[in-house]
Amino acid sequence: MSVIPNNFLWGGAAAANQYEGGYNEGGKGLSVADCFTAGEKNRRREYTDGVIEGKYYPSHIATDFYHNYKEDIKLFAGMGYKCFRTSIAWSRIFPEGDEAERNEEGLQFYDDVFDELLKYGIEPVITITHYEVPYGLVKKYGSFKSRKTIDCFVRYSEVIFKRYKDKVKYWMTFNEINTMAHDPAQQTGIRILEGENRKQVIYQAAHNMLVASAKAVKLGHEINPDFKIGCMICMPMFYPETCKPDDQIAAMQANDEVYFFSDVQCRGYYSAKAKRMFVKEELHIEMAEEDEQILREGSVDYIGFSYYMSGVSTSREVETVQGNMMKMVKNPYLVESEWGWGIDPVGFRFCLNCLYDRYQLPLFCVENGFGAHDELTSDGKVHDPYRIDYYRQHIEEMKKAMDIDGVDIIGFTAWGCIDLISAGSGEMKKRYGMIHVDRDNEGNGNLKRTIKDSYYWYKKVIATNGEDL
Ligand code: BGP
Repeated sequence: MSVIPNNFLWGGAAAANQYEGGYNEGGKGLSVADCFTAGEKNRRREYTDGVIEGKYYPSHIATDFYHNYKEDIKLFAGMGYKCFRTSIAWSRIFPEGDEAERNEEGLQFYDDVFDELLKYGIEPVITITHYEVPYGLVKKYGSFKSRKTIDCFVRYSEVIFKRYKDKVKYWMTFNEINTMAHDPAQQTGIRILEGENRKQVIYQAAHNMLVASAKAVKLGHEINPDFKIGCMICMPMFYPETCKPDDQIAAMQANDEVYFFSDVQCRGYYSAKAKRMFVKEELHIEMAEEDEQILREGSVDYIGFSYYMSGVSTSREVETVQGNMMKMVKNPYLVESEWGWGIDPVGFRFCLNCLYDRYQLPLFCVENGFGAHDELTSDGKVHDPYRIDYYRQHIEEMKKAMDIDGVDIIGFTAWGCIDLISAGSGEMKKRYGMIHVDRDNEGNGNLKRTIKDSYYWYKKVIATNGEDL
């Protein structure tokens, strides 16, 4: 008998700002992601108030799911998906983030998308916001610097919970909420202004987000007690560089930055260490009287997380490299992707164990995948054996975590199941999909979809419930 239960949620994952496009159609307002240009070397260096003539904004058309959702969902169904994770673009529902009226056309778009998914028996798994705060809220309130944005988030959540309560059961509040500690601009459009204390700004906004998340969880459960509402954490577990005790402390501290967020969302309160950090760093986090209770009442039902790579920490003064959202030391034992991300399937098992041991909540791996330069060959195909290898090894380790370690995992969604633009770099050439999309870094291409070899492989994995890898 398979160690994977029959109701396991196999599927794929994407985010509105990375694949949807239609950035100003159907009444949609600008989101933070819509204001990032592809800068030099296509890094998203600039952050502007909208559109500058001659600049390319990758998220504006992305891979145009907006106009192709029927074709794309049919392709997902062809792989046998049980679920599809995506986000709702907040500014499609509230274009400026705080207006009195919701945008009916935006709501209808997601009704259509969810109906199309459900037609094939695919369960939508929804991230309430995935790096997509409406730009209007950034301009007015500085995003989550202000508690006003908490109210806007809760109101938006209420609208979508009520509207889709019979279509969506699985939700997550903020994508990779812990990336706030590393890149608040990408996470929620927060800019640190001159004279501001970076940490003070980050942790105040983080508190506001944690309160917003907890309020949404509580409200969601009131609207539909069957809802399963999770957090979403970016998970590279950090190893110590050596068995030198100081390296162990360095790794512990790197992991504590992750746990800072998941502790609050899973346990409902700040850890002693987190509170001590506020004191030691002289951070003055404004909390309302009712916040403690809100956090307690709004803990999550499951832990959604992304895993691409592990990290390494050291007590030495050394140069770090950029991993997924976080900086780390290179791991000499790992082979790296073309983007320098260490491939570590065993680290995936380790990470599953760490999360489950700490919280004993069901885990949902909502992002795992391999970014590579794929080539559309003259036979009209994309041969991506490296991607198949990556997934095979990670799923094997996931099965060990379930079978040997007893970890409760409810689903696995392959990131960027269809090619989309990279969150970290704004590039199109860093492809993750099992479906190729004809579009390049400058936005050229006819958007034609082509099935990759990994598509057929994953179809077989789902059909055999993870037996035939
Ligand atoms: C995660 C994000 C995704 C995604 C992925 C891959 O951090 O949640 O949005 O993009 O990383 O990262 P990248 O696109 O930078 O390769």
